[in-house]
Amino acid sequence: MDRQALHDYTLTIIKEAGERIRKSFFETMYIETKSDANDLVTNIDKETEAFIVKKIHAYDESFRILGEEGMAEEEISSLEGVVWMVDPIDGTMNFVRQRRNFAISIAIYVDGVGQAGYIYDVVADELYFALKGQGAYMNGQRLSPLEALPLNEAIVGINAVWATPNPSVEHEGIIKLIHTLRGTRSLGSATLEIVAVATGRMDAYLSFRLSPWDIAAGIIIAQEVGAVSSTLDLNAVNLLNQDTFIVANPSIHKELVGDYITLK
Ligand code: 2AM
Ligand code: CA
Ligand code: CA
Ligand code: CA
Repeated sequence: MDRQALHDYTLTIIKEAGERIRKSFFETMYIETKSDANDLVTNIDKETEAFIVKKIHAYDESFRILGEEGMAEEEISSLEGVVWMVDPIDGTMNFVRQRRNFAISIAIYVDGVGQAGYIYDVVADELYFALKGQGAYMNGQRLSPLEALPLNEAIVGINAVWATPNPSVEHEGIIKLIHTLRGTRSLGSATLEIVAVATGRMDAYLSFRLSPWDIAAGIIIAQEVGAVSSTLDLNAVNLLNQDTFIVANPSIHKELVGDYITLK
């Protein structure tokens, strides 16, 4: 595998996919629901994934692809060999309602190890990528390593459901956390929340349930600036199943999870 050629090829795929999405703003959009009334998918999600899958397979038919919308039509039950993880539009609700704050996410794993991660904020035209061991970049500019900070100066990405009594987590700890932090944010796109941590605009991001394609690229980018990713019970991230997730500045990761988050 010629890694540089594949990297250049992936950059052209993701930019072209972004250009197609920007053009779609002038066409009629068809919206359906998936698991519940707020879980949206559009024809553009499906068309974008189909486009990316076609391009990947044009490069090498043997590449396996795990995409949110299932356009590669294959079951991925192991991470052996080369596996691509594709989220054609991360933040579909933002795409539909705000026409911004969504991203395309593509990651390349080899035998379960993340080799390259790409997240393209389509409307801001900000393309983040990282190659394992070679640093993380935004539009060609290298991202700085994260600096340590105390929890009471941290901005943390959590959505408002965390602040309500809910069946997943002990309420008191979360309320204590919210009062301890400098602030909270909710962007509505897991990939953009992860790059916000990688760029130091936020210091952690937590979610009750994310899928492999939501986090696959982001954890590679985050790792290159020193951020740590895990489940909320501090296990290694599993890229075959949905699970809880946290990415954080390493100076607050263990304290945040250990002292404030008790899963039920
Ligand atoms: P998506 O837009 O690709 O579905 C906020 O909703 C974030 O959580 C988005 O990154 C969204 O990705 C992700 N997410 C994961 N599972 C979801 C679900 N069942 N419903 C809505 N959003 C989901
Ligand atoms: Ca979705
Ligand atoms: Ca997603
Ligand atoms: Ca999606």
